[in-house]
Amino acid sequence: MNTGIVRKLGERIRQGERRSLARAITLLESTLDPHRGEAEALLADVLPAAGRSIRLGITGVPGVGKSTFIEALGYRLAESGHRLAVLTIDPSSVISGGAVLGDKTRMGKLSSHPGVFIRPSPTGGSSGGVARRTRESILLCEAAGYDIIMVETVGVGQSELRVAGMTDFFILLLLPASGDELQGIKRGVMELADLILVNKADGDLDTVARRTVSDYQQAVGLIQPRTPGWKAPVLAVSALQDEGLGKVLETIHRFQAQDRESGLIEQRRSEQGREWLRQEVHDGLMDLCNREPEFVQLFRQFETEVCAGRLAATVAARKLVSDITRSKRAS
Ligand SMILES: Nc1nc2c(ncn2[C@@H]2O[C@H](COP(=O)(O)OP(=O)(O)OP(=O)(O)O)[C@@H](O)[C@H]2O)c(=O)[nH]1
Ligand SMILES: [Mg+2]
Repeated sequence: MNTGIVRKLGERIRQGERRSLARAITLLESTLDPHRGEAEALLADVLPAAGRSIRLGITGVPGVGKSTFIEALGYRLAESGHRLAVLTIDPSSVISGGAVLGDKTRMGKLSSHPGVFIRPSPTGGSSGGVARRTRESILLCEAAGYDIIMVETVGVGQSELRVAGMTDFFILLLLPASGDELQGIKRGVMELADLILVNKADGDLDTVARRTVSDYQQAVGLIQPRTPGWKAPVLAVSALQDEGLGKVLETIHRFQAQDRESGLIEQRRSEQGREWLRQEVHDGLMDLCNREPEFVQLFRQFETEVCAGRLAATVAARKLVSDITRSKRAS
């Protein structure tokens, strides 16, 4: 590993140099072993400068208007002097390798703003791997002086859980829908939300949107708030026409003010750190089972036994871990 280069890169990032930030994120995305070592050294180097931002997570079904919303809200923030970084986790891009490029052009106005850094998620790899790189990218962006981080993800499964696990404030976008049907949004996702927005409250959809707001206000009243003392507000917005966004900012400020009294964000981050560590240990072990021939073999044997019902998964897992540690200790 070239420690000189890593140190220089860290220095340039702390000076807010975008090209170096982009290069560093590419380094994080590399799956080559030597790069991983450099990436870890770089993270250690910039970590003391990270953390000073508000991290916003944004989710919703495809087409709900996440990118449009980020562009509109982001532009306001950038114009008022904030430095904004936008990262995306797109699970569909993991499969199809698509969708990402279109997104960056869709955020055209925002991406040309000098105070804004936009980075789509890389294609390929597992969604867990993409999420890990996003977490690390957040730290790099903070070290580079970005004080607002937005993470966009399509709400179609696990990815929103992961994003809620790496952000301070989680925004769920919904479509106006008539009737009291809750759009197949899983209750679990609603429970994660700190703010619920019914987007596209404009033109013909305006009336429906207002009704959807009141439906969701009722629904929110029935769930246990994620944060004691914080009931997720439900608001109507139009990202396209830039309406209702002042209220969104007010809500975020109110959350921050409440946090200053209760230390909520710090508490949330420390819990997230713990969870991230657990996840990494899990991923690290699974990685060994997938990559090192000796353990691949062992894993398969246990798998066969478990699948055939001859061995309980808990017993197999414990044996596997103890075999791995014994073999590592001996080597
Ligand atoms: N009428 C109306 N259309 C909107 C609004 N916001 C977004 N749209 C439109 O909805 C479509 C999808 O918007 P995007 O911002 O790309 O949605 P997204 O959620 O980022 O979509 P994915 O990234 O594909 O998941 C676009 O044609 C937008 O112009 C809005 O407030 N009102
Ligand atoms: Mg989008």
